[in-house]
Amino acid sequence: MGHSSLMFRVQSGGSLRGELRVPGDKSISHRSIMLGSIAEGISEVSGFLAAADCLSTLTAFRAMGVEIEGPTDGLVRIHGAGLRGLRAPVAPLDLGNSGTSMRLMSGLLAGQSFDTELTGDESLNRRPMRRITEPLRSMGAQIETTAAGTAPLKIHGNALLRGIHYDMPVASAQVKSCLLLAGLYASGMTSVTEPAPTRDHTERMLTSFGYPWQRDGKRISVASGGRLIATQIDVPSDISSAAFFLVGGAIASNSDLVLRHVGINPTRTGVIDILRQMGADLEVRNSRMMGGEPVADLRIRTSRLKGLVIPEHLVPLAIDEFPVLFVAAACAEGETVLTGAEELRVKESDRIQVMADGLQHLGIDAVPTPDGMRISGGPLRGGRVDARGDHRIAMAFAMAALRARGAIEIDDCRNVSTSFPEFVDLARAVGLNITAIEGERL
Ligand code: SPQ
Repeated sequence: MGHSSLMFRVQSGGSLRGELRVPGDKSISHRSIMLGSIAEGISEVSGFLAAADCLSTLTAFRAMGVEIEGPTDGLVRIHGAGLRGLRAPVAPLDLGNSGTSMRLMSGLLAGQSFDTELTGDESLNRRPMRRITEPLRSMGAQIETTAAGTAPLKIHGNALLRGIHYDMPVASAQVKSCLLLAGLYASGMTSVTEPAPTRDHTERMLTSFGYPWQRDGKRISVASGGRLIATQIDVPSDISSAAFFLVGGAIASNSDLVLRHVGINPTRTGVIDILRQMGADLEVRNSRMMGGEPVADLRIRTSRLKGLVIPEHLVPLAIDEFPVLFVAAACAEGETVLTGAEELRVKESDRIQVMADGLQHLGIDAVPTPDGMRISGGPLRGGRVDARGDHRIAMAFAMAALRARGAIEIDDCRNVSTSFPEFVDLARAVGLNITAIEGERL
C-alpha cells in the first residue's frame, strides 16, 4: 500500500503584501483540550487550531469518554469530565506526529485509574521519551518505553503518584507541563526548575481554570487537591506560524505585511528579538491581553538583514522558528551563528541537518555543528530540497523562494497539515507563488 506524497513548487521572487490572520496557536490549542477535559463544566474555546496535531489530542480525549463538540470555525465545546472522570480507551491512542500530545498526556495519564498505550507516526515513535518517563517514574508512575526509550508508551493505571522536585536538564515546556499535569494527581507538592524560561501556556491556562500554582524564581510548583472550573479560552494566532511570514516579508522585495492577532507571550517572542537584531523592520502594534495571553498585530516590511551571533538565552524562546530563521540568515549579509540549540536535532526531524542539507543544495554555505549552525548569507539558487516530513522545514523552504534565483521544489510536505493546513492558500493570498502537487509514492 502506498501513501500519497505532497510536494510544494514555489516560483522565485514576488512580494508579500496585505493583511493576514494565521491560524490558532498549536501549544495553546492542545492545552485547551487537555485542561478542558479534566475541568468541571463546559469550556468554550474559540480560535482553536483545527490541524492534525491538535485533532490528535482532541480525538484521544474523545476516546476517553469526553464529549467534545467541534471544531466548527475554530469553536470547540468541551464537556469536562473532572479530574477523575476520564474513562479507559478501548484501543491505543494514536497521537500521529504530535510530540506535545504524547509528552503532556503521559503526565496526565500516569495518574489515572486505567491503563493506556500511546503511539504515533514514524517520526514521533523515534523521538526521545526518557526525558519524561524518568521523572514520572520517580513520582511512582508505571510507564514503559521501547528499549530505545521511545514510544509506544505503556502507562499502567492505579499507580500512586507522589510529588517530587525535578531539576530539568533541558529547557523543555513539554517536560515541565508533563510533570505539572502529573502533579495534579500526585500526593503533596510537585515542582520543577527550568534551566531557562520556556513557554508558560500550561501555567497561564491553569490560572484561567482557577487552579493554583506557584512560581519562585526558576521553580514552578503545583499541589494536588484542587479542581479545574470550566472557562472560556480565546486562542491567539500562532507566532510560530506567523514566523514564516515575518521572514518572508523581510527577505522579499517591496513587501509590507500585517499579521493580525498574533500571540506575543514573552516566552515565545525570540523570533521577534532575533529578526530585529538582524535589522528587520518589524513593528508590534496594538498590544493587548486576551484571556490571559498577550496578543498584538505585527507589521513586517522588506528589510536588509545582517548576520547575527544569536544570544543563547533566546534559543528556547524561538526554538520552533529556527528552520525559517536559517532562511533569514541565508539572505542576510555576513555570518549568522547559532549555538546551544542541540534540541533541534530531536524535533519532527533533525532540524539542523535537514536545513543544512537543503540550504547547501541551494548554494548557501551552511555548516551544521552539534548544537547549531553557521550560515554565511549569499545568493540562493533554485532547486529541489527535501522537507523530510517536517512541517516547519517545508514552510521555511517555501519562503526561501522569495529570494531564490529559480523555483524551489520541496518534497514531503504532507505534514504541513499538522500545524498549518491553510498555509498554501494564505501564502498565495499575500503573494507567494506556491502550488501544492499531489503525488503517489510506494
Ligand atoms: O508537538 P511537537 O511535535 O513537539 O511540536 C513542536 C513544533 O515545532 O511544532 C516541536 F517540534 O513544538 C513544541 C516545542 O518545540 C511544542 C511545545 C509545547 O507546546 O509545549 C514545546 C516545545 O518543545 P520542547 O521539547 O522544547 O518542550
